[in-house]
Amino acid sequence: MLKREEKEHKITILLISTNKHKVEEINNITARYGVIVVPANIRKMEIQSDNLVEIALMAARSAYSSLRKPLIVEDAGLFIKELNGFPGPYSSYVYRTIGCKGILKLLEGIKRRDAYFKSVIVYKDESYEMVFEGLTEGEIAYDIRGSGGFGFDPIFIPKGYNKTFAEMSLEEKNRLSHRGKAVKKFIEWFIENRKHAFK
Ligand code: ITT
Repeated sequence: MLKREEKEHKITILLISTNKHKVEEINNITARYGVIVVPANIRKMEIQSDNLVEIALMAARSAYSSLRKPLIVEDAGLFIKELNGFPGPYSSYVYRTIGCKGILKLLEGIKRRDAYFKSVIVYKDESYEMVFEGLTEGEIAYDIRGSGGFGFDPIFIPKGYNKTFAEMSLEEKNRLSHRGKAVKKFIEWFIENRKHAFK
């Protein structure tokens, strides 16, 4: 447990993202530890790769070389087993082009609907480059349900539940989600190993 005065001393870390939902989800966890992520006003470098870790690492290195301040990059994707992991690292493009409806169409008549969300966080400062991962298994719904969250949330049902992420509160999604898991790993490491450097 953190002491009150520790909570009040806020540490700021840059987040290389334009996705405001991510900022909200990440802060909902890190703020409890006295750490706030603030979107950086910089273009995120997105290399083309099948590997989320590689994509996030390259983006973090590129942003760090111009900003020279402690930062994180978070990259996530939805991997559908029947589609051999598609859209995976291409989730952003696929969401913008065919969206949730398009995914449901691709899975029309298909019973095997297991999928997982994966999140990769890269933290970088002058001494450390660290990678944290989170994964949540589930399945693709038969229709679009709920208005919360973002992206593919309305079609993803986490294992053991019958609601989509979009039918959950931000707190409930965070308790189960790929991002929530990766953020918890990151913040616990940060508090243990790096917090002292920010005093
Ligand atoms: P930044 O790269 O600027 O951080 P982005 O929205 O492009 O934002 P990602 O590349 O990490 O983020 O995510 C790719 C897509 O995957 C994203 O656009 C969503 O459609 C989907 N996605 C990621 N995380 C998700 C989540 O928690 N719930 C639903 N969809 C998600």
